[in-house]
Amino acid sequence: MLRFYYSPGACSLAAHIVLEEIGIPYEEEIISARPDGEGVKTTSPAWKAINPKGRVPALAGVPGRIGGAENLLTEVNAIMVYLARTHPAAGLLPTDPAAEARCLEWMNWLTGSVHATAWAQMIRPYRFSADDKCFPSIKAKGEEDLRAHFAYIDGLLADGRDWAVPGSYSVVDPYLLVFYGWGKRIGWDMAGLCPAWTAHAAKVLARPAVQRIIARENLSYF
Ligand SMILES: N[C@@H](CCC(=O)N[C@@H](CS)C(=O)NCC(=O)O)C(=O)O
Repeated sequence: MLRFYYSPGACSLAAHIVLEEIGIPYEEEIISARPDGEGVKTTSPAWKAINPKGRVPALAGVPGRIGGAENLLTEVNAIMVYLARTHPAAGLLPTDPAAEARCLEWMNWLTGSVHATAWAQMIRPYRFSADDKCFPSIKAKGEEDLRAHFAYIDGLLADGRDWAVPGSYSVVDPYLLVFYGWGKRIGWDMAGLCPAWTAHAAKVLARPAVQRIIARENLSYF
């Protein structure tokens, strides 16, 4: 059986939703990405022995190895693609090559530019400089870029499309919900700043699998 490692409200939320959407039984375990979170932390030696990257999400039960535990798959995009491809009946990744590439286009940008750069600069500036005198300017640049990225996302979703990749709900939609929720969590007026994204988030949140995971992760900011 697959075993899913996640931290409530982290980027792992997207893969958690995908796991729930495909409807297979799985085990799960919290590895907290927050220093004040419950239980084992992502920074702990115990977790780094399993996943040397010291991050979540991770999925155990996938053939192969990237250091640490055997059969552990890391990276939210890889996990979502694996789950979608191994459960095609759920229809979470288009089979049409252009539409699949559009999903990867969204996901790579969300991971690389939105999460690992702008968001991290704003929330975790110490990843970008060892000199804490630089933190205010790193945070300010992260916020400026994150606001621009959010406006760009809203503009795309405002063009009349039904889902992020037009035609069907895909792994990209719950991934977008992660960042929408983070905007709310830090107190941004998401409904005012991003009305089209707010409508999109409402559609994602209405899905029964999404509601179950939001409840299980106890995410009150949605
Ligand atoms: N590139 C990775 C990033 C994973 C990542 O940064 N996860 C965060 C939670 S959103 C984490 O585990 N942070 C814990 C830490 O920095 O100690 C992915 O997309 O899966």
